[in-house]
Amino acid sequence: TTNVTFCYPNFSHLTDEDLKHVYEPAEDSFLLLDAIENDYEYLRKQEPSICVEVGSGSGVCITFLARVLGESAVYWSTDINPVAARVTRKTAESNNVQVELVITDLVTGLLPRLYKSVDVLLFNPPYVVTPPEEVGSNSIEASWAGGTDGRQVMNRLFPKVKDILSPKGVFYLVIVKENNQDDIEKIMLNEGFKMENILTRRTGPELLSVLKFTRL
Ligand code: MEQ
Repeated sequence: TTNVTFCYPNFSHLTDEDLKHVYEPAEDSFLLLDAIENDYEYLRKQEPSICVEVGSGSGVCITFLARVLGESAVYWSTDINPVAARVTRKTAESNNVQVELVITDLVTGLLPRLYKSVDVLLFNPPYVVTPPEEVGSNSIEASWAGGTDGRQVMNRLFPKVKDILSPKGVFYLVIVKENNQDDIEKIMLNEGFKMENILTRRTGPELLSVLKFTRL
């Protein structure tokens, strides 16, 4: 394997006002960037043409993917929070990549247009275990409040993955231990996907992992 390294995107343009509304890139964001970097050879060989990040927040993940894979693919991101969409656009621009923003819940606004056509799907979901009633906002709580088992939001995406991913598509998901990797594996197996835990890191109280899903 070749050792290629990429810089984290610049996000110094995020203002204090932005950070009242949008999740600041943190250890979980950087874990996903590191997983993408580790998987660079695989991703390049896939020759992806459409890449999507769900819930892009600050935009560092989709911007990083666009930096890594370059202009042979197009990049879309969604967020239910309009401020996040604006900040993602700024992050893309300040790192000289092009990302198309859609303000929508999960992948709703991309279907049916992108039906079975997304080659790389990223999701760093709100994974924190919270009371269920904290889920469902469209402001900053939406970036972390995961409700029961921290899974309420990602659970809604799981049944849509087979509709949005292309036959060769790959889906990367950030989770924390409390989300229960084994349950997720069972759910996704049922949806027709195999799962691999490709990166785990303890950061403070959180035991974070990146899961990778491909079709069976
Ligand atoms: N570690 C963060 C939550 C992260 C999250 O759900 N990110 C997408 C926190 O507790 O603020």
